[in-house]
Amino acid sequence: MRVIDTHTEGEPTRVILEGGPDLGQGSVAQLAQRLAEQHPDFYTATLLEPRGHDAMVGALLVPNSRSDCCTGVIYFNPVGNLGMCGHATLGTVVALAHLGQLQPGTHRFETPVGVVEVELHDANTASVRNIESYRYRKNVAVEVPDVGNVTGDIAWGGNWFFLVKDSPVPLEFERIDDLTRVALRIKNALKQQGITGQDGAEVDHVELFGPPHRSDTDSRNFVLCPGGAYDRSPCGTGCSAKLACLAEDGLLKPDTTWIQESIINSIYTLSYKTGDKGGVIPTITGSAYVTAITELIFHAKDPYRYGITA
Ligand code: PYC
Repeated sequence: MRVIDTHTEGEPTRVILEGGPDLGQGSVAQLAQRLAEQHPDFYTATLLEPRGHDAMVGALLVPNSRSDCCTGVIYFNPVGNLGMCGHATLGTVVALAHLGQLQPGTHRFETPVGVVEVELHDANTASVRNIESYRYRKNVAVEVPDVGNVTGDIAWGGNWFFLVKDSPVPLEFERIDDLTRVALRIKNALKQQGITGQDGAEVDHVELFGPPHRSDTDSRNFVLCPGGAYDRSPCGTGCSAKLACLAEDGLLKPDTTWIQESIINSIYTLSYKTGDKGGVIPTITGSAYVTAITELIFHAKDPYRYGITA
């Protein structure tokens, strides 16, 4: 399998260029469902140790079914598919530019949750116009064992997020283990108490906010991803969910800049336009860098061919 690795504001992406599973024909949403049903080991084999690590996100390039797109892409993490992924979209466009397959300008990717538009500004900087994002429920209270009562908003940015305005743990890099533990408890409590996104969808990302550390940003966040790793970047789909909440609360006007800082001090520059269905169309700008071009080898006798999972 030929892959190219990048990081976007610190968060890694592995783009599968060749050798991925043949998923046949159909929309990217259908191909993503087929990937989950027919290739359950693909996720751990490509992303986890000994070939990767649990913070990695994958981008499987697949044929697009829509003629206005240049490629289809299925984003995934070690535990399954993502609907959309902001940092991986930025990583993918920078990777394809590095390989000479895309030039600066505007490109469209078909994802399982809709078409996203990417503007490549230069070799390392791009903006993603995400799918329409919206807040589903405001001020939802959840009783979290060993943490207490936590209140947050549930919003969609291409994945489902529970957004907590005032993090119960200070957003310090040194507190990442505590932040991870608390965010995981919140996620588990949401599930146990039947608190979901629209149509019963699991809220599988938790986003904790606090005051910025840098003088040039508006807010700092910590984002827990579904596999239990934290997002090193400010999380593109999480920022989209945040913009939907800010817009609905009247705290940010369309076309106004919001700068979101991550737990490792990296940033996304964000803005939005009003969507057709009452939500927002977010734009996320950030930088990505290529870190490796690799061939992954899966030896038939390798006991960790499918990754280290136990
Ligand atoms: O950037 O949207 C994102 C993302 C989702 C999970 C990890 N990164």
